[in-house]
Amino acid sequence: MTNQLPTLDVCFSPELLPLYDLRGKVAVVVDVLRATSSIVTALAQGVTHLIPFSELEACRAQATAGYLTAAERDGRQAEGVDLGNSPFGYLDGVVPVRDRAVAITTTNGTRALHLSAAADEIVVGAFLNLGAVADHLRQLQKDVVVVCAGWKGKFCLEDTLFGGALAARLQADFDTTGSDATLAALDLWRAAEPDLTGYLLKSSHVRRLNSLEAHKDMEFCIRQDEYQLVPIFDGSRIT
Ligand code: 3SL
Repeated sequence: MTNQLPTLDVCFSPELLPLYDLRGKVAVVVDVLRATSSIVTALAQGVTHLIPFSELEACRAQATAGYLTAAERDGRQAEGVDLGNSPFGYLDGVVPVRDRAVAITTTNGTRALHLSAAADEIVVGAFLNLGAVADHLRQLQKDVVVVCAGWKGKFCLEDTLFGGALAARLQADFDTTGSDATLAALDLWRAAEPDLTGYLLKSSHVRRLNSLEAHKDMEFCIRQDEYQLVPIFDGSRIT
């Protein structure tokens, strides 16, 4: 009798999610640049929990309930909120974040979290917590779908690279051969890994961030295993 391994699949864009059945599976939602990297950083800096919103107004309204508000649209901090979407917003001490709760909305990342609601568990993934997420998935032994947040429905390199990096870490414990998307993500990761910074410089989102002078965010967001935490979105809060 053969022991069947759980599968690891990669969904390149939230627009493709209707083609995936997330029931009974773990969704690892990733928006390397920058939503999930910022969420991981926020929790590592002592934020108690985050509530992700799809709509800007709903997020802003949480200020009256004592939440810090974090909002990004088209790469820029939205008007009338405490924080943008840079992980350094949680690190630089300008806005004290320890023991605060954060209401957050971003163009793609928070939307991808809500669109993954059918999964048994929704994990927030980033390069910053890659190893911790891999360990967690090894323990769960359930089928996994990496949900790439992409950019406005389109494929993006950095989230796909995370899918490849996660698949590479889990190759001994998961079936990473059954889906062309996972095979492509693995190949992309192997091609890019020797010079990840150089590779990502050509990506559309890094060019977009460059134009907003946020290049240091990219350097930070591609650091691997900076934090040992596995944020879970329970449909309401990320803790
Ligand atoms: O789209 C998103 O969710 C954001 O992460 C985009 S940005 O990196 O803040 O521009």
